[in-house]
Amino acid sequence: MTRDHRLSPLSRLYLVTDRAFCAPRSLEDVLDEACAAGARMVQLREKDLPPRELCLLAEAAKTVADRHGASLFVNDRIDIAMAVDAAGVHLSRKSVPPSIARRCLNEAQLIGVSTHSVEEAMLAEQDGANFICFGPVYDTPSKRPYGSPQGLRKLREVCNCVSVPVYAIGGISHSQVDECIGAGAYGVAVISAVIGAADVTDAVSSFSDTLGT
Ligand code: TZP
Repeated sequence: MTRDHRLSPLSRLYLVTDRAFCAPRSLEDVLDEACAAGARMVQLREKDLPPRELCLLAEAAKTVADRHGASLFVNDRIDIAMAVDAAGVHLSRKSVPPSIARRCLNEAQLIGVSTHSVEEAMLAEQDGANFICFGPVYDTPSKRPYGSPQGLRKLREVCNCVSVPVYAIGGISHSQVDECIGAGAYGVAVISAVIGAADVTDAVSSFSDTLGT
């Protein structure tokens, strides 16, 4: 696993947002609770929002993250990540390629990339990803859009093929953390297990206890 000063905004729990999971609570409120409970790395992923609303939400999320010393990543929108001085951007296979996104970002800002195969993971690393997510490892509550579960064997293969930190994503609850870390993952990325939890504080604590953060 690569380790240098550029990786300091990373935490073993990568909290990804989907405000549909916490309605009628506001996302800002849920993020505040999650970060107060120890979440240190958040990706704002609200793909349905128009740019203006997304930007305002990113501003709010950055304020919350700063209050708790957490790092904020913005999904896909490099411009918004730059505008709010985020810790970095999180790209998908449809986004601007990492090497081109890198031209817009400062040295300290990191690029995360979502990947779904060994090939994508290796390409993302070659193209300058600082970390990747790989999944879905398990069935997710909203399985369909993310494809069929890849399983632990594929996760292990990906972890063996790249040297950047790998986050396992997709259907992960705290009881699956050990096997994902055992397969070589640096950490886990979760949406529903925290954002949709009845007790967000408790959910973050369970992950932290297992991840040892
Ligand atoms: N990419 C692969 S699976 C997934 C994403 C964004 C969704 C993860 O959500 P959950 O609720 O943690 O299964």
